[in-house]
Amino acid sequence: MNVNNALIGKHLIYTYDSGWRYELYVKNPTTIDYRIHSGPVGGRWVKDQAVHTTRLDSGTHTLSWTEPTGTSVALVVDLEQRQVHGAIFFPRWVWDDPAKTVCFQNDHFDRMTALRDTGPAYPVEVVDETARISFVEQRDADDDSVIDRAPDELPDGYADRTS
Ligand code: FER
Repeated sequence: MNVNNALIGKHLIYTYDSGWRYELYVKNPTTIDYRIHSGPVGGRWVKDQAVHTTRLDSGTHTLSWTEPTGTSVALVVDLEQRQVHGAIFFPRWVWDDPAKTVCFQNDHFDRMTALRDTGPAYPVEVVDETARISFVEQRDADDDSVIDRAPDELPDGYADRTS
């Protein structure tokens, strides 16, 4: 098993060069919660997404997963350089109409998988971007209070905090 300790419990806010801002909480080695603050799927939030994580010898971490929508994401997280690289593989239907996926996904799981199965899935849109981490804190593992409400229910300036 990989030594993943530095990643577990990490709560990050990062902004891609495109301006898309994401918030990620690594709940445990196989689970994340996240919120999307801006970008085409801004407003979307998800709890208990199953992920694969590893730590590379360089000290960077990877997270990879497939959403119920069919969107797949592969992240490289460099905590020392405060940098994230994301490769996001959007099915055609998500890329053409991203608003369809903007919700608290856990309450709409069946709708998301039905949309996924209707598609079209192809051609997949690959979005390959680097992000800067503007906020990082260490939380306990398995804390459901870190990400517990929609992005628009947060206090003003929440995602602008730096640390
Ligand atoms: C990320 C890039 C994309 C991320 C999540 C996604 C939590 C998910 C996108 C989607 O489901 O549409 O950095 O981090």
